[in-house]
Amino acid sequence: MNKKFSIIGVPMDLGQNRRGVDMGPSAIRYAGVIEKMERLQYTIEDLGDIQISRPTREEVQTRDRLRNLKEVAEGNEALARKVDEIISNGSFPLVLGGDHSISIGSLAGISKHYNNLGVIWYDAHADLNSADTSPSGNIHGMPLAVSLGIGHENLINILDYQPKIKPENVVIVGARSVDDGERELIRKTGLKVYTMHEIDRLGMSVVMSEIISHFKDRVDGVHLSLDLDGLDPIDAPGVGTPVMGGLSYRESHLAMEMLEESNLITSAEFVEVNPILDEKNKTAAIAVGLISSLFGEKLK
Ligand code: 4U7
Ligand code: MN
Ligand code: MN
Ligand code: MN
Repeated sequence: MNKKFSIIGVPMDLGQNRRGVDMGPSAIRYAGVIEKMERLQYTIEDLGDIQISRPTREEVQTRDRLRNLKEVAEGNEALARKVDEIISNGSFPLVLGGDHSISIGSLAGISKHYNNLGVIWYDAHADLNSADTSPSGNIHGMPLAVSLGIGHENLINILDYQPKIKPENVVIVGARSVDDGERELIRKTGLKVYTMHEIDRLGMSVVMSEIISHFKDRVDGVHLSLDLDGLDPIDAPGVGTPVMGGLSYRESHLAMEMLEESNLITSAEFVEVNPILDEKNKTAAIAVGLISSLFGEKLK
């Protein structure tokens, strides 16, 4: 694995409607992400945060089916350029969110550098909505669809190419809240989904082994997009859209450790940490714990 890391924060909260998730990057930094990574002997640079502009009052009032479309698209464009630059400089991009709409920019910047980028979408949700299917109009429920080339043109065309990823290179892990339109898209594309039901039946160890062998020799890089709401709200309460019956802290650590051993991961993002909804920065601390395991810290 690449030993030079670049951290980039994205204080984005416009992809959904609960305040506080814009403070996610600060909370994860405060929980000690840099110190931990340095202890693991990595060279690490903190590039600070992408600037996100606020919508005007007028824009908020005239919003249509896609909440804050203009600002979300602009923020993601800036993130995409930054991530693109990080990879061009030979560094590993570690993106801290911010709501999950920022995956649109991460994947736009990353996927340019690969012919066949694999994506692990660790999440309670499928994030496969578009304006027509979304029950909320929130763009954080759409980034996976957008990256597959489905959605508003201002989102799918960031960095002027599309689609960013192919359905056969995507695996969703931890799904337990999937909307009707999303289910239909999953059926149509044949997208691989490990729901909580399957994870309970097989166990995380088998699930991760299957994912790793599915990707080995088929892709030239793997991006991990980890939404903290993939974990159970008992372990990770500081998220905007909690869903009961999720993955435990221990299962998630195992998943990260197996990914580390596989040497497949080439970029990662940790999103949806909301310190206002959190209990004593617990969710940010869990994010840091998972980041450490993903990059080689053994709990043994
Ligand atoms: B997250 C939802 F309807 N599907 O589209 C929607 F349930 O990034 C939730 O995974 C989306 O946290 C959650 O609004 C997006 C809803
Ligand atoms: Mn998500
Ligand atoms: Mn989610
Ligand atoms: Mn969420």
